Amino acid sequence: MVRHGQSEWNLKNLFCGWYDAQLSDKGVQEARTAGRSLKNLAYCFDIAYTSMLSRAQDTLQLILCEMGVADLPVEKTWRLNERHYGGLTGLNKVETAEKYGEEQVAIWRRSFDVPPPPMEKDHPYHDMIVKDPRYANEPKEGEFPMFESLKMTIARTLPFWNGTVVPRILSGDQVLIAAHGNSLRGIVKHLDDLNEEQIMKLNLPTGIPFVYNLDCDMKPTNPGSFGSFQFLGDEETVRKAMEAVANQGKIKK
Ligand code: DG2
Repeated sequence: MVRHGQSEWNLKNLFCGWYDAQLSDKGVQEARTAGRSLKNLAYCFDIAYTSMLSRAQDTLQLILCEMGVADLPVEKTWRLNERHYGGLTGLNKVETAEKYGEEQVAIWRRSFDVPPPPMEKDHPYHDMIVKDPRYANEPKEGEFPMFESLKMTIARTLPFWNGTVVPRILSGDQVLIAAHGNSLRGIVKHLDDLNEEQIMKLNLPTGIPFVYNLDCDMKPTNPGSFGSFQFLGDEETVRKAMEAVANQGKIKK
């Protein structure tokens, strides 16, 4: 699995959610480096999954190109989209902390079941997202979120994981998933059976792939330093990148 490379909105430190931000130059480099690591370590995939958002799709394509397998089958689904950041979409994370307090921003970003405020109809990005042709068929009307907590994100991601990805893994396929900080945190919570407190502390860095080896009961078999998955990156770089993500909602002293 890999969180997409840095996006233009990660760079500007804006809540992004379902806004279709593009990769920044650094994000493109991160994706290429991720592809090279996977190639050098001789990873071979049978299928790849990604979200409906460009930053994840472009990351995946850059990885596959670097690996020399640009024609690998790819399935795209809204169920792997980033969690919908509702009314916070487009706001700067530090300015939001200055206005509402760091604690409130930490709750919005990392609590399990406290959702952000909804995206109202007059929100500057409402129509752009709701009327986007990529969502013409799915999600169905009653499923289209206007905000999501991590709990709500997991509730729409897991049916795809269980119904589509798990059968492929159990049939022996090697699977690559390029998605988002919070849709992937949901899968990690599920696979590692993390409780609400543990998952709050997990911040996934952009563009650094992490690997799960799963047994036939879909239980992880490889204990690593941050959980039972292993990052393809040196420990210090990964630690600093995770810390930087955690600090995005803190007021700079
Ligand atoms: C980020 C995650 O999503 O933000 O929506 O702002 O993974 O698509 O860049 P991503 C966003 P945090 O939950 O880390 O604030």
